[in-house]
Amino acid sequence: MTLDSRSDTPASAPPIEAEHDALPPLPMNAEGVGGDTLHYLLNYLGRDQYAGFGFYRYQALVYAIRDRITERWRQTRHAHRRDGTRRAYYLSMEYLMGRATHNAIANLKLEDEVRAALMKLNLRWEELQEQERDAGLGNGGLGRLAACFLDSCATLNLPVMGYGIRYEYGIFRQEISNGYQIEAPDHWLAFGNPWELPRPESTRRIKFHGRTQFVSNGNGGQNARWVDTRDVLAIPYDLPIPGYGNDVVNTLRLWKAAPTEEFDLAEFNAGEYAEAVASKNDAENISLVLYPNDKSENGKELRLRQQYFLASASLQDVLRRWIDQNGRNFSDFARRNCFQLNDTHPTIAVPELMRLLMDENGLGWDEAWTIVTQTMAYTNHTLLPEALERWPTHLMGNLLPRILDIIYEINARFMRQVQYRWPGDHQRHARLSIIEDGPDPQVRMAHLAIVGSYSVNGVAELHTRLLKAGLLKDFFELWPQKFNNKTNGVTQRRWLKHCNPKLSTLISSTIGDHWVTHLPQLAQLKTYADDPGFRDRWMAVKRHNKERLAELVAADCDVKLSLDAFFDVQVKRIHEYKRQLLVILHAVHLYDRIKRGDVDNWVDRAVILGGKAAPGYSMAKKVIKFANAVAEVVNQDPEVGDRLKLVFLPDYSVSKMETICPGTDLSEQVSTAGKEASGTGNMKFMMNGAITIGTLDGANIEIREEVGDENFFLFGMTADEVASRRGHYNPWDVVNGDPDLKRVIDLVQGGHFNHLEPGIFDEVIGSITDWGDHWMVTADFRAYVDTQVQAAAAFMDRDRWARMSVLNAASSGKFSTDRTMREYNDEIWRLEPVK
Ligand code: 26Q
Repeated sequence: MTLDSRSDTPASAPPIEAEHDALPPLPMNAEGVGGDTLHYLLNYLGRDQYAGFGFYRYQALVYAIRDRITERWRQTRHAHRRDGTRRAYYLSMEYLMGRATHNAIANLKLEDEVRAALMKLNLRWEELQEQERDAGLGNGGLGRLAACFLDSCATLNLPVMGYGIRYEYGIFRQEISNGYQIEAPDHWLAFGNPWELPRPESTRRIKFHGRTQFVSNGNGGQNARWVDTRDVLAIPYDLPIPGYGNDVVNTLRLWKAAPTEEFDLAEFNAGEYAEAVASKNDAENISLVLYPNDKSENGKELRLRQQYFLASASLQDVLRRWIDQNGRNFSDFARRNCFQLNDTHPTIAVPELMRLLMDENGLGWDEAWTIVTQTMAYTNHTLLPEALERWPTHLMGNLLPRILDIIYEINARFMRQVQYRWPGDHQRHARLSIIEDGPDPQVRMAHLAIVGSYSVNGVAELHTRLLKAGLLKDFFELWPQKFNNKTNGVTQRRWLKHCNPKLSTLISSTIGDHWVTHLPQLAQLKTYADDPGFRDRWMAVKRHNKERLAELVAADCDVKLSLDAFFDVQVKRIHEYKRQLLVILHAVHLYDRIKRGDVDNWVDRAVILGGKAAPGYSMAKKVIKFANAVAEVVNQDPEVGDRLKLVFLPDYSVSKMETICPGTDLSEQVSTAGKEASGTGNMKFMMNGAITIGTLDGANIEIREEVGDENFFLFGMTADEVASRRGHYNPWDVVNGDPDLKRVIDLVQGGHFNHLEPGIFDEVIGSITDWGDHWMVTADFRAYVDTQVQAAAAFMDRDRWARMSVLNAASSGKFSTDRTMREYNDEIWRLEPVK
């Protein structure tokens, strides 16, 4: 059986599946779950309760739950096939899933039963849960957004399938040594992943290298063939994505790379046995490791291999199912399928779909292009021009020669359109071209994505507005109808119900539990903001959650936080535009105030920072060292005591955020205005009753609109002010004009936090002074400090703070991915919810 003729979707269900549908469903009670867990532990895994290795007990429970999921998974698949329904495919290089088990149990509404079952077996759920490694297959916001989207699509009955890469190593683990970040490999699959189901029967073949050959098709035309390729296999591993309480289970299909059989033969017969075995790595390397979001990693060939691997495997998978069910008739394809590109990372899918339709299925250019431009939709996640993806044509021509041919042809036809619209405007032509000319010509992936898509969206209102007015202005003028906004969200199932059970119980006992699937219902809490009894209960829950967060900090940082302190938190990837420096310099300012005795009306504060720096981003790594150095001095100083603590929480992750956001009082969202596309951490904090201190950037603007100005600590320049002031002030004038800032800079420059390592912070301070303060830290410092004074005063007024906290959670209804997904569906995908 050859791969290409292999079919894995028979038109009618084989009898065995039909029989299974007739089987009685598995019992959804403690006896059933407990019995099955024991069965898997004893019989399948061959262990018992006394096995020293807790992973077995966790594994056994997962199998018991998974059985109940797979029943529903099969039924969902059958429903999709029966209805021949239109489907959307989410293509993403990243899925930051975190842990799956609690989510699966909660979405099956089996929490009480599982607890009871485990109790009988003398097992504790909390301990089992700690056995699960986070699936950290993403860098940050973009990857977590993909995970939240899948949860909401399943919950809304939307037939959406995710495609990604099954990286052996997820985002690196961050260790802190002498204050410096050390990266360690995240071998999350070391003990296996009981949630994944390999589907080797659906293996796809991916081409690399080789050349294009043109052969005449007998009708006077030519057909292109991509020949002499070195192929790699893509093996799918499926993860179930259960909807909340609706018996729907969607699929996330992750591809693993493997060498082909021919590859084995050719190489082995050459006689170099050991070399042949070793060179299998070339194929396997493709799915080995997630790339960190890192400028120094730009242009790495392995990354382009990964991107093409994902795009080609996923499109072949969709086309194979299509052909199995419809034959090679593609007239209805665009009506029944669409692809959402998560940033430009999977954009190579545009020329790849052209290739598959033309070269492998005999369609003509126009027919194929119509299908592509009616099925592809592109989401942009960045406003930083330097972050736009480009690939050198020489690299692409070597790795994907046929794909580069097609890109050139797409561009040639596109440029004819541009020439027609703006005859003779050569500068504009050069700006719009998919190929950036020069000594080392580049393929601009965002341009390819826009030209190939029927929809282009930003992820918050300001972001979309700035895209239209700036970064993508020429394209907006050409195709205004393609542009739309889809403000991000987060799933309240994970980011409120699961991570904050005490608050969830309080909310549900007050307004019912409809909010779990209809987040705007939280607005009913607004009337309780003035109810003293309710506020007391609300603040008691917050205190409990601060205790949990303090335990995490004690375990990870060995620093004891006072629960009465103001928990002031910034966790996210470390980047200059996110301005962690502002938060650290503020801590230095507070320290300086304590040391000079300026402590009237003092509010004790615990500043908690966390986040990973890209391994090659040296300034970001210096910022981590700076935070740790300041923390070291502040936390040791008896004169400071509980007035101020500063900690850097190592190895920030999805699971850690589940403890962090419920215990936070103040959410730091302080990016330079106009730079953060949306932010989603801001939404998680708000939902859990934290109040934001932030700039008018990304989704902060919409958060403030929802909660009202009086319940949001706004500071800093606007995006317009940033654009007009940048480069027009001397940072030293700002420093010298502000005695507080001057003292802070002097303290740092004087080496107060780095006696043993002189000079190490010169670059950090230089970046905001001598070198022009690109991210405008000095320019916003005064406003930030003054706003922090107001925040602290509000915190001291317990009633006022409780009221603001309730109102923040109550106003977070807009920021559910359920709303976001409805908007994608209503305006881009147009799928029918499945019955
Ligand atoms: C690029 C080249 C080579 C290797 C990696 C990358 C790479 C990887 C990941 C580039 C970017 C990313 C991730 C970007 C990201 O997370 N963006 C964030 O997306 C969120 C969801 O829309 C927004 O809320 C954030 O504002 C945005 O920063």
